[in-house]
Order: sequence, then C-alpha cells, then structure tokens
Amino acid sequence: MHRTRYGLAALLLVLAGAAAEASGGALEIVEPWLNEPPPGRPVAAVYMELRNRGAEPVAVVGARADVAASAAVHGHRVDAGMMQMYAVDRLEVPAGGSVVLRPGGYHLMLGEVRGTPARGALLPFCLRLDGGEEVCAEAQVRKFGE
Ligand SMILES: [Cu+2]
Repeated sequence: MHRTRYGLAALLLVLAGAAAEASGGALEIVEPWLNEPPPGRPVAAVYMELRNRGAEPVAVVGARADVAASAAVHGHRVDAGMMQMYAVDRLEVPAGGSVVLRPGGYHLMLGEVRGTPARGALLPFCLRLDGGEEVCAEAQVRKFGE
C-alpha cells in the first residue's frame, strides 16, 4: 500500500516536472514538513522552501492534498495587536529566488485532515502554478520541536 502510494507520487512528480519544464517554470519544493498534529486536531500547517530556478517569476495560486479536504496557502499578519491568518491567493516566487514557508509566516494550511498523520509519515500534496501546471512533493511529519 505504502509502496503503491509512493510510486504514484513519484510518477506525479515526474509528470509535474515535465509540465513545469515545458512551460518554462522551474519551481522546486524543498524539504516540506509539518508538525505531528495533536490527536483529533483536523487542521495542519505544512512548511517548506520554494525555490525558483527559472528566469521568470512563478506564482503559486492553489494547492491540494489527498489527505485533506482543503489545502490553501496562508500568511500571518498582526491586525489590531492580534496575530491572524489570511488566505494568500497568489504567492509569487521571484526568478532565481526563493520564498520560505515557516512557522509564524507563510504556510500551506490543510483543512479537515483525515486520520492522525503519524510521525515520520509522508503526506503527498501538490501546488498549482499560475500557468496551470502542478508541482508535487511529500511533506514529512515531524515530532513537535524536532
Ligand atoms: Cu493557516
């Protein structure tokens, strides 16, 4: 079962890579991870670095994850002294640059996560780019504080 899922994810990665190349995009997802969610907590935030090796800016405009009913890029901002999350419809990664999604900043918010992802598990997800192509990766579940 695990092997099958991994094989499919690898195939999707290859397909996404081919699509990105074809359109001139070159977004790379580096070391995606999330904290092991407390049991029964239905949301999780995934962090990663997005690197753009291309000569054109690339924008992330959507996301999906098999394990969750919803997936969206969020940011944090302080509003009237309160830290609040907001939806980021378009996250641009400059040509030759990178954007880091980290605790307290940008993150990929997963909603209605099914089951409780265990430490060490890999959760496949995909980011949709403004050209329509997808870039996929697997986020590793870490123990809190790891
Ligand atoms: Cu969020």
